[in-house]
Amino acid sequence: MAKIKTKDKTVLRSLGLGGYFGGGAEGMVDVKDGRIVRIRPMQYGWKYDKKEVRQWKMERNGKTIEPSWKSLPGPFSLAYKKRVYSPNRIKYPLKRVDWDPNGERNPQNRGKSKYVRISWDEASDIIAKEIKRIHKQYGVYAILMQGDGHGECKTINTPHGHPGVLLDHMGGFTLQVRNPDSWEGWYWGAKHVWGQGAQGIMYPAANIVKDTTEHADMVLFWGCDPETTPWGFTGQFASRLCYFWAECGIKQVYICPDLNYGAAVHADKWIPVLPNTDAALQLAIIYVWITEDLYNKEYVATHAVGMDKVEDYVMGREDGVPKTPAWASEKCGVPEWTIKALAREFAEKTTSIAHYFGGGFIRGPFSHEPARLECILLGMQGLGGPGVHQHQLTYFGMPRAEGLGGTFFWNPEIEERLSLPVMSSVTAWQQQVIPKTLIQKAIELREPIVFHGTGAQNALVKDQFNRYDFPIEQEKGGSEIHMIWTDTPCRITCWNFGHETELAMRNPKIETIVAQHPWLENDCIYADIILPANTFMEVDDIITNIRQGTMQPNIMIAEKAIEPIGESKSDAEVVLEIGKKLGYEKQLTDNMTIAQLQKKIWEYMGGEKLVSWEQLKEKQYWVYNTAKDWEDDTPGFRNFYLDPEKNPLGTPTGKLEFYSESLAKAFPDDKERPPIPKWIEKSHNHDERLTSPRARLYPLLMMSNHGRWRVHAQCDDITWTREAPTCKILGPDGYKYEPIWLHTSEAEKRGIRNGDIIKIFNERGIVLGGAYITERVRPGVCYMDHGARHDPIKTGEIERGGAINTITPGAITSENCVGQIGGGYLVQVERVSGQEMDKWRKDYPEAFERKYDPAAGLCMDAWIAGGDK
Ligand SMILES: Nc1nc2c(c(=O)[nH]1)N[C@H]1C(S)=C(S)[C@@H](COP(=O)(O)OP(=O)(O)OC[C@H]3O[C@@H](n4cnc5c(=O)[nH]c(N)nc54)[C@H](O)[C@@H]3O)O[C@H]1N2
Ligand SMILES: Nc1nc2c(c(=O)[nH]1)N[C@H]1C(S)=C(S)[C@@H](COP(=O)(O)OP(=O)(O)OC[C@H]3O[C@@H](n4cnc5c(=O)[nH]c(N)nc54)[C@H](O)[C@@H]3O)O[C@H]1N2
Ligand SMILES: [Mo]
Repeated sequence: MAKIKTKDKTVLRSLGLGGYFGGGAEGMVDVKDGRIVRIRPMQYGWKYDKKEVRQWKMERNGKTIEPSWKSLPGPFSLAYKKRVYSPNRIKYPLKRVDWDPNGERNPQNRGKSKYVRISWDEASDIIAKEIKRIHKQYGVYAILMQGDGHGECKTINTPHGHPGVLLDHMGGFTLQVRNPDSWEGWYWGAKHVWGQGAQGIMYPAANIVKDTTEHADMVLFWGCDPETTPWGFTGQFASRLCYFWAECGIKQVYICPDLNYGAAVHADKWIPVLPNTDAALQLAIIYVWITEDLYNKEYVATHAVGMDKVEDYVMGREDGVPKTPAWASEKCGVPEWTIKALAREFAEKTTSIAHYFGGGFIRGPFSHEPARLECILLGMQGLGGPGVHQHQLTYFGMPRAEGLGGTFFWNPEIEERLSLPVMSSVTAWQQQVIPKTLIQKAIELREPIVFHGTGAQNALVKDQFNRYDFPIEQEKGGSEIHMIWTDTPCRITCWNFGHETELAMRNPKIETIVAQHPWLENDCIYADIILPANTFMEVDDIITNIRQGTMQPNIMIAEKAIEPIGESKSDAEVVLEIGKKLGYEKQLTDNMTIAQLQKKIWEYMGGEKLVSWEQLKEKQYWVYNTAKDWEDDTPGFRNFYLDPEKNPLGTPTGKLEFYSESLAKAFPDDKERPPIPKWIEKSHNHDERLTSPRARLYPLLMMSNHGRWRVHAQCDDITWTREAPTCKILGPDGYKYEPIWLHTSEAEKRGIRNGDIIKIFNERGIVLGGAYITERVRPGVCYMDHGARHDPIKTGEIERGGAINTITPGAITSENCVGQIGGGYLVQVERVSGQEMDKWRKDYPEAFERKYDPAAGLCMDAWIAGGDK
């Protein structure tokens, strides 16, 4: 293809990696001679005068905070050109060498055999024929579409869901429904206590940042790292806010197993709790409040139901075990006196709780229990009153912008009218669905699957009481899965029990796997056909940086920065190539150009009332004014706090339901999620406590946070960040291992030294990593970030790249909750001896021969037969 010589230019991008919504991490991209030379924070004043834009202000004790006039993207955002030009980019369509659609398919070699280059024409031909064949042979639901997840901020070319648009036109597909991942506990637990909020977090959350700033004396950062996870989506404003809160005298207490990056710089006190034992700590706080008369009884009497039952349980009247600080201390590892001091200070001071989304305790086994207990704690201290809120720190609760009424975010109506897969799990809903946590089981299908609630992130609470079956009845077209089309090929490294997923993808029932992705990584290596998608630098788009957590909501026209790399195409164009072969070109394009789509999106957002399309085009962006009356928005649950009768919550009783009658009725035998939240020691699903006999073999509790240097599976190949010692550890064999944090005492016990190659293991397999020995993590814990790039030594058993999710529990959150587990399970850690490594080298030579660049990791050619030519 002839390259058009591009002019040097500066274009705008939203650099957060949450998906199509942007906000907070905007950047300016400088392009010279058709290449990206640098990415820098966005200067909002590039084409507007600061005086033209109305800004908010918050005050406390004579100190003031205002939004900054430039964006605050995280480090990987500024280094993203390294991801765009990664040696790991897929440059052309590929076919697995030993997969022949007209002959042997060799499913047993997925993850092992290499690929050959084919043309776009051949690739799209094969796929079109396979779709037709599968449809004819088994029906439309035999194709599973995996098209959800985070990714680059794009609206028209959203990172996910395009294959679903085509398949929907062709009669449907099996929809992988994304479980609530970020908010499992809130979704399956808190939602039953306060009854509202799509994801189960406290909602509405209007103006709570201002209210906490003005009224709170203390904020508990409970499973929260404001110096890390805001980077992924909303930039670094949360960091500034925490510094400001310290200046105004707001005490900051961190409750987390590690002295995370936020704790390291902001904590007045660090309470190192053992992973997934928060429920014990919370119950003991309630115990102290009851016995020392330290809670708001009047509020509880008028605003909540079920306190009597909670009290019976906490005091031991129900089960003979009082949930005293001594009882809790043994489970959660926090000394009794610290629990008492925390309980007393929490009651005495006006206290809010901050999360970014909730951390490990909201993604562990039975995570609905600590989530519900948090609602009870806040309820007992007058939730909704001045300075008493639950925060998803600066993700929600920031000042309202003017003219930003109906947001583009999760607006199914808009998505439908545009036929864009903006949020694929909302558009193109299907008759046959399967939660993402159950994919392996759905593939193997040893027995029909029954589940309650799809877990769809915007579903109402009542969905949790609906029964679903997989597959659906044959008369309705129900079918097993025989083909997979994924544009989100990171299930192994981001979801439950990756090793099991690897093996499921080798099931001969799965005749064809198609992956479309910009980078050859993770699940891609199990695909039969791989299609090269391009990045947001290579397309024209429009970005709506309007998410509530944004400091300076804005809209930007994202002009293409560079030409597509190799033969890559946008995700929409990839699907169009196949659609053309099937006669669906018109349906896929709506006969609209990208320029027309940009304008249409702007119109749908009511943009014309704010600024003309011509001005937007000319200046490339528009910064919203803060609404004149933003301070009038009542903070959080304030109306409910003031008058619960007039402002009931969305629960059946309209009150905070400490006891849930609905759960009691619907699931009378559920011991994992009883009607009041409890400490669940173990169940048939999970036996992951240090008190378990299993802990003799696996005596450490696993914690896996969100990568500081990645957003999940994204950015593991960025050379600049990979130099940081907390990003990768260079092993003696020249391979860069994912760090495993261990307390000095745990390392000593095992004869492990800093930088050693070590292995984490349990019954589900082995993951290698590099030892990072530190007192920033408490004893009893093994910590590795999730999302490192999958690099199998032995598929289904031994992982070298550090994809820790290969060994997370396969079981869902609890019997009636199809959530996922990220941490809080048992493992052991040992040094990998030279002998063991030599044996692996001998037994699995191909795993050690893959082309590897220590700076960026595995290269695309590692998987090309004969190398990239
Ligand atoms: N152990 C553990 N596991 C966890 C968690 C945890 O705390 N601990 N957290 C969970 C949570 S909250 C989440 S949200 C999930 C992560 O959830 P995911 O959304 O699955 O993760 P990402 O890696 O951000 O993005 C998905 C994929 O999209 C790709 N992608 C990005 N842009 C594009 C594009 O334009 N086109 C295409 N085709 N692909 C693109 C990325 O490369 C990546 O492979 O992980 C969960 N897993
Ligand atoms: N840099 C970066 N930013 C991201 C992401 C990313 O991958 N990288 N992912 C994005 C996404 S999809 C999401 S959902 C959010 C997630 O945002 P969070 O849910 O806030 O992130 P986590 O890293 O899971 O957890 C935060 C902190 O919880 C603590 N923690 C871990 N386990 C436990 C426990 O059992 N108990 C207690 N009390 N504390 C615990 C750890 O100190 C950890 O640092 O971040 C978003 N932003
Ligand atoms: Mo998430």
